[in-house]
Amino acid sequence: MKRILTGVKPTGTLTLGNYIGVLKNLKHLEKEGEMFIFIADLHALTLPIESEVLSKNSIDITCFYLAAGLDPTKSHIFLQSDVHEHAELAIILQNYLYMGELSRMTQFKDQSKKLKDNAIGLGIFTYPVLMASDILLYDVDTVPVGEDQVQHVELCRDVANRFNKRYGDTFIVPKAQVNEVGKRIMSLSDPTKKMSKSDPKGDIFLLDDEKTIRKKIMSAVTDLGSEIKYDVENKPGVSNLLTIYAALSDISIEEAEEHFKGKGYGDFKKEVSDVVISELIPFQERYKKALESKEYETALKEGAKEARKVASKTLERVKNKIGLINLND
Ligand code: ATP
Ligand code: LTN
Repeated sequence: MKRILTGVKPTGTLTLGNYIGVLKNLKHLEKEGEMFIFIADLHALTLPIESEVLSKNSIDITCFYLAAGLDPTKSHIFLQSDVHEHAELAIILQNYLYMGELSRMTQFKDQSKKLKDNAIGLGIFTYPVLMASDILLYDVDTVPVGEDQVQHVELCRDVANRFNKRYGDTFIVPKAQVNEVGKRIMSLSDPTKKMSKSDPKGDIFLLDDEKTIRKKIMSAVTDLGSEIKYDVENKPGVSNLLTIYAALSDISIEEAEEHFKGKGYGDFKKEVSDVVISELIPFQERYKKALESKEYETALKEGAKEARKVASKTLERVKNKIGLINLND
């Protein structure tokens, strides 16, 4: 059976970008294969984060996964730090990736630009090594992600191929899977930038109430002119709102353009707000239920158990290939 894996960093409250880019599709993917869905808590340490906030965010994300419709008896939902094999494989794999390729990663370049050299943690540099380990441990076929993560998945493929070439077939070489509509939702206040939870201006958060969502969308930056047309270069604001509308209505961008033909920006924004609200309000109710019932606890415990079964076998396979001796079983 096909295997699918993805993860989210618990660095802040999730945004509509995370929802459209990844969360929304998880329940459909559940029908396509065995899912390993995790909370990338070790990755969250690459940004400054208070310990209580990290713990709270990790629980929140688990509840978001459940609210997105994942069935924890079918999909394995777990904390990255609960499966020590992730960290162990990263220590091994770091020897098969090079400084040059890690320095070219956009996420590293963007984050390190904001900091002085002696404030750039090593973790943000080696981030893709841990991410490759997250993926390769589970012999997965596809990795559903937003567009910004494709570069990391490509690097993971490179290291898997490199390792396989040297030691013989060891890893399955995975593919990134990106949703055509909504692979990069942009900020509402600056539609040339990605909507990102660590840069919250212009975000819609998944727990925003109805009034806030409406206010944010009604005041979203739009463009000169009055035509509602998809043109990322000249009309990035309108194109972003059209993408949000199309993704949440499960229609193509062309169908969304057709729907708004002849309408003004006011009506357009009102309809975009309506569709976001009717998606997020029931989602928030399911989130609250998962949180209050503590359903997340059983999900995480069971998920980690299943994840460890697979991860430990892969790690053993890797250790054998590279000559690490195991006399313990
Ligand atoms: P940060 O701002 O902290 O880097 P992030 O939201 O970019 O956070 P994650 O929370 O780890 O990063 O992302 C989870 C998933 O959501 C990833 O697959 C990522 O590609 C996707 N994603 C994040 N932002 C967007 C966006 N604006 N549009 C589409 N997909 C997104
Ligand atoms: N790097 C991702 C989160 C992440 C991930 C992964 C996604 C960590 N490990 C493995 C897919 C597969 C991010 O920043 N969004």
